[in-house]
Amino acid sequence: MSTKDTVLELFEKNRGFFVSGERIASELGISRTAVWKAVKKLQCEGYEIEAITNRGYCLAKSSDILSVQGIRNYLDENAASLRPEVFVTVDSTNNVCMKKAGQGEDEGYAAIAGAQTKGRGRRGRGFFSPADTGIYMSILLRPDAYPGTQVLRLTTMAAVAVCEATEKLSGKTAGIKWVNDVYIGGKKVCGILSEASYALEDGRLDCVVVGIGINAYKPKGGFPREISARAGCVFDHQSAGKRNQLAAEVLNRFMAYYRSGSTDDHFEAYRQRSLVLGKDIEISKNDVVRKARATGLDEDCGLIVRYEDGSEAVLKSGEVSIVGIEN
Ligand code: BT5
Repeated sequence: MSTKDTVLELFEKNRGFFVSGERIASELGISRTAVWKAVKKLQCEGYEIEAITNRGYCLAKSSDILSVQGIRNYLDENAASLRPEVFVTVDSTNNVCMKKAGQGEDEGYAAIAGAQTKGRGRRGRGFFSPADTGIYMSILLRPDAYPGTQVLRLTTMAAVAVCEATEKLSGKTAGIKWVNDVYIGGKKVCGILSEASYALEDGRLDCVVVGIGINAYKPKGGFPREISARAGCVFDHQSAGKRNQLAAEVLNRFMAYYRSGSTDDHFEAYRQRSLVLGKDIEISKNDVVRKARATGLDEDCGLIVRYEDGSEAVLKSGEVSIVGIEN
């Protein structure tokens, strides 16, 4: 870890309190000049650090910048072994993870960004990822236990994890629109994109990247017109360290489900949070839209539907919208 990062770690642990330069220097075994240089670098990166003669330095309680140290503060035993890396801006955190995977990175690497220039959704759609108000993160997994279609389960585990984490921190009820969208108060606050890579020789699953995009706060200029009726955010107001905490809670919940395998717990949590079960829906596939009723979930969280002609099918992918609401 660089000096700047160790200094930040110490500030995160003492957020809102002054720590003297002398104490920082002696705890970290560095000179006071090195402390001062690290503080300057952090301030350049946007951290609000107050410096007062005879009192020392204080990381403002209100600062809400994503950082590895801030996230680590909230990781529990399920996620402690993850290796998060935080970026100010990337093209797409899924791309970062896929690239790392190609370079041999092990399971557990997580790319987390404050903004994306090419955030993507499914089927080439974009995911609006402006600076300072969202969390865009991807987890690299190399699962033996989740071959083939069961990758769908990883998406559904992530959706449940996001619901649990956002509810814990915002107090608002969250639901899941099959298969990958999390809604709060009728608005989409999160989208999930899982991508897999398979070995060409034998078709073996090489890795899965689970990408999660969350609108923590309302973007500064609002949402673009195309999505403004549909998109929402988790919190009404910015507050200190909330994005770090939310990112960590999502990772904690997701890793708990991932580690314990696809259990009844995960399935039941997904079922209970489903916004589509029992509803009339429209299914879009290959530019054809069909009306149906969502009647259940199979063991992989595939959606069981009954079409108007009475025939039944299980959807493992595809697009559904609930009839009568903007979604
Ligand atoms: C998704 O696709 O919602 C998956 C989004 C996954 C984003 C994460 S961020 C980290 C990682 N890195 C990436 O590059 N991607 C992942 P889909 O269900 O296809 O929905 C896309 C549609 O959602 C768009 O066509 C818009 O209508 C809408 N949309 C775009 N940005 C949005 C936003 N910020 N909030 C709510 N809705 C949005």
